[in-house]
Amino acid sequence: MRTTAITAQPGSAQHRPDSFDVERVRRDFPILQRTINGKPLVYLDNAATGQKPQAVIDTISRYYAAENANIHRGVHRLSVDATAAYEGARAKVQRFIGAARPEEIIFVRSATEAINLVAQAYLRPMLEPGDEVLISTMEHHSNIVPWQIVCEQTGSVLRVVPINDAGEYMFEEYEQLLSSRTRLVAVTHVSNALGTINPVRRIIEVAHQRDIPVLVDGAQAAPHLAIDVKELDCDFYAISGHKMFGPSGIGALYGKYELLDDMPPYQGGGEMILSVSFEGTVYNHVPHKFEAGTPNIAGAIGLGATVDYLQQIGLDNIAAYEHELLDYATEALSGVPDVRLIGTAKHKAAVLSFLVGDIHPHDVGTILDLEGIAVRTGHHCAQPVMQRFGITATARASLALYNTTAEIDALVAGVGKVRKVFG
Ligand code: C6P
Repeated sequence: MRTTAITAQPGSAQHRPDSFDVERVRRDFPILQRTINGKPLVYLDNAATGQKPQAVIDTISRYYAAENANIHRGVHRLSVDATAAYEGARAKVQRFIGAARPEEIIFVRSATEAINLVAQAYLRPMLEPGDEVLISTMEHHSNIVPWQIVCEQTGSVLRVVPINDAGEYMFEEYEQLLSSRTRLVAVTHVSNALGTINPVRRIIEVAHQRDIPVLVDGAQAAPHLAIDVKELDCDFYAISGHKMFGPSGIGALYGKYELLDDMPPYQGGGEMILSVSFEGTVYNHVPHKFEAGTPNIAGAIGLGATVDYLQQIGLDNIAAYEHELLDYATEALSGVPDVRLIGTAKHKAAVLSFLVGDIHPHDVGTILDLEGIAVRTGHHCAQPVMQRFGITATARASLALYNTTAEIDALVAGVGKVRKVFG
């Protein structure tokens, strides 16, 4: 799809990519018609979860109304069709992130489960006491705690790449922290608390020069940026369906085929086996080896529908539009007295974490909610980020393809009200 270079100008919509029509996009999301506290809903909590387009809602409802069956288990028509739809969704996710083959896509519950799977099935068997896992200060708890657990289990050590005052990954420190004991680098593509877009291509390149594999947490990237895992050359990539405007309870782990093929299973149960006897079990092939039990069939098919939806609009168009929104919002919010933005990286996604004087972020969120504006407040499951900035919480507006400059104006007016109430 074609995109147009954009120069953001607060108050004007004329620099949008000419193939992107936000009003049309908004009509695809029924929840955006709602009012909250008598005001039109202004949904700015997209990093927590995205809203769902009608196409995804219809796909899930059609599946349950007319196509529901268990998969890989039946010779009857419904089961065969459900299996084809489930495997078709795997192929859609494969194409969406540029994987070489569908077997490289494991359906999981979420990005969290994807990371835990890698920690336990890939890393744990190879870790020895004194080995190191390298993450960064800006990771979400889901990209910290699974590594802490595996380090505790094996006597390994968690090392942390610091971030600078803008909330950027400190690359030189990263290079210095890589050692002969580093067994894996894990890094978020986009920070949920700061919006920073990390230079993952370079991070991977440097790790690979030392034969160190890299896991990228793509939970906050997949709804906003075009992803190409082959081009990135990452070893693992984790995504969550619900953040991509798809269903909750479904996500995907991408892994290079050779790595997945070598890994032991994560969980045992039905479908992950070729044969079972009390003498021993022969495991199924990748990807089924990692999908024990009846999976979230409707969720996977719904994820396929959301991938279709995003591709139809075009990730480059979405990224360009959201960048325009980010510029507009940054300028507008920075102009409000007492507002301090946390996370001012040069390369940023449309996430604005902010403080209003010394007003508690929960109070900011509560007043905004009275205005119909949904933001998240708290530590955003990224407490080390808060510690780095010497704070405990922020208010966070996280934008998506259906947000508008008018909604940002509403946010700015809402923050003005917060200041009046607490001023
Ligand atoms: N961040 C937020 O409000 P799950 O819960 O597994 O779908 O996603 C976990 C996760 C992993 N990595 C990053 C960078 C994330 O932002 C998240 C989820 C939400 O910021 C909920 S805590």
